[in-house]
Amino acid sequence: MKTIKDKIAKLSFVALLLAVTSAMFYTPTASAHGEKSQAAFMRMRTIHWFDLNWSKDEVQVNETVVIEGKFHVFSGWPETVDKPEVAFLNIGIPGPVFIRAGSWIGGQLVPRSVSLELGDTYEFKVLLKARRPGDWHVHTMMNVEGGGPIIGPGKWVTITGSMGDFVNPLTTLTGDVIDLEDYALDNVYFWHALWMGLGLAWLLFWIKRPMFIPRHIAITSGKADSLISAGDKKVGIAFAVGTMAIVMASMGSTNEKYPITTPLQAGLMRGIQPIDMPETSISVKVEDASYRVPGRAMQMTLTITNNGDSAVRLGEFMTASVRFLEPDVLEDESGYPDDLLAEEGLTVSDNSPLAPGETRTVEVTASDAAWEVYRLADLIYDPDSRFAGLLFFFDEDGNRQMIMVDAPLIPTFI
Ligand SMILES: [Cu+2]
Repeated sequence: MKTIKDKIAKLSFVALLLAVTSAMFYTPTASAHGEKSQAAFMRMRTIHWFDLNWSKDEVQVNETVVIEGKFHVFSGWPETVDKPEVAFLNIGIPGPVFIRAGSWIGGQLVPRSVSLELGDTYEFKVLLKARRPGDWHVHTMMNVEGGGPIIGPGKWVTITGSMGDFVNPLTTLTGDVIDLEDYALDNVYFWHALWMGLGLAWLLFWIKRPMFIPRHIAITSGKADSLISAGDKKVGIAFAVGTMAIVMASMGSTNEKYPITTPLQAGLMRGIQPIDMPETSISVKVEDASYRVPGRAMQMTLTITNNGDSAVRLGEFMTASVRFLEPDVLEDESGYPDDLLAEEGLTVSDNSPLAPGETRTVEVTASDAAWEVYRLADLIYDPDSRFAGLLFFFDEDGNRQMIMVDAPLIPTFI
């Protein structure tokens, strides 16, 4: 009986080990990293990222990638997300697989948080330097204080080479050239080890002799004084004086070695320049908008008026980073992420050129697997069934006009 029990115990132990090890080696590949699980209406009604461009999608360690583009801060910002009065232009990667060598909004370097205005459109650029080999899904993103992360589209970028080759050189204002990758690291190790060692030495000095019961007896029988000898007191003083001496001497020598130091630079940057968006000559009215549940598409009835002086056609509808293109009008050449690009996703009931002065009501369908994959269909679970997005119109010469649309989005059921 006992042997059977032992066997079962052994086998279940082996099974547990197998389960643990297989779990350790199981690394599912995710193609989106957080944004899918965020509320759909929030992704559609906060920041619209567009005109994105990635300079490369394969780099060597130490090489750089530039991500450029624009973002529009939607004026119908949801009330549950604080207004982007304190926002930070970040990059969504799994740790510093790249380092951010620079980031700019409106041509200004933005190492700190910035103030953004609702309704404005900004130009941004991020310079990344490759550090860790692998395939990385790189997102642009905006952190909004009191709101959370607002994640832009992500694109796969491959880094090749060896992380050991990574360097991060910097010339300080005192003229030293340092490598930030390991600068001052030896010093940190040394001082932590020294103080840890001193602490251990103090413990060791006392631990050498019996610790608890004999000392307890001595104290309860009124002989506490016999536990600390004159020699012990001297050692105690030596530790106390030695500690102060080391602190003072090393503080002095550090000030001597680094005579010029400044405090941490911090503080909100206001006055970030938005883009002067050209006046638009097209007006669009969303008569109604709906989406089928379950389904992979949304429909809009739009009344479009062309007040300009050249005929225009609708080329793109963009919402929550998903781009629905009308293939007769627009073809993407920026290498936009496949899973977010619906190359033939936009159908317009009548997309013949809309002449100047003309008004037309059309049925527009934006349809793609992305609607479901990126869980925009999950708007059905949201407490605010409204959408927002960008429409892009093009005239014969390829001039583009961007129009914001924003309306309730009503579900239809079978
Ligand atoms: Cu991702």
